[in-house]
Amino acid sequence: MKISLCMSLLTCAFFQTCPLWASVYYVDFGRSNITTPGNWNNVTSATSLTDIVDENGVNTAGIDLAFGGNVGGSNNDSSLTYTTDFPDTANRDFIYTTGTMTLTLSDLNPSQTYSLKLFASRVTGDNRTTLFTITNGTLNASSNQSLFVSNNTGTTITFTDVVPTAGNQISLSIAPQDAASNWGYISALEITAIPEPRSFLLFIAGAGFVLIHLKRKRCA
Ligand SMILES: [Ca+2]
Ligand SMILES: [Ca+2]
Repeated sequence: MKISLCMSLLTCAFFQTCPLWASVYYVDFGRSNITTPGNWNNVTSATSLTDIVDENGVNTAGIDLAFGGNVGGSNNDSSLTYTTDFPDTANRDFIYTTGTMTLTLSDLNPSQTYSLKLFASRVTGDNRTTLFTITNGTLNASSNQSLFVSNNTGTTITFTDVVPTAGNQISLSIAPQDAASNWGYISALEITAIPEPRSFLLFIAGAGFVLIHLKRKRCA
């Protein structure tokens, strides 16, 4: 058996049970008539999704997503030109709150850390600054960040290295920054699951061992 084929089989077998490289999930919040096609997860009238798919359409990680608290509804804009990495159908619609709504991700992998990249935008002349806070799960940096949502065309915020709780959850609250802003928004979310470094090193060590073994057999 050729070495390349052996390595391919090894890699395939390993990926079935232990994903090594980051998995990325995309979520579009907004209206049911402006959903994002492909491997996007669309949150419209429903307030929860089960087993969301990653960018390759795979849902075996089984991550669930649910809104709680003051979920105001969905709306959309059409007059801005956006510069994010997300499709227009994700950028221009949103779910809003006039109080505090909480987005909870469940069934996360406790051996991984998560990065959450958020975008929100609303066409308005008012102050609609939104405060995002990690309320469940831990991270080394500040647990909250503000986003100036009014007419936002490309500014995003990112929480990096968020560790799920013992119950395998991360929660994010979304609320108006203060009494002057009155409204809070979320338009799109990118979730990146990053395996612990030890898994990667174990894989490299295992692959190296197999390669050396096959080379020796080939030369024998
Ligand atoms: Ca949408
Ligand atoms: Ca959206």
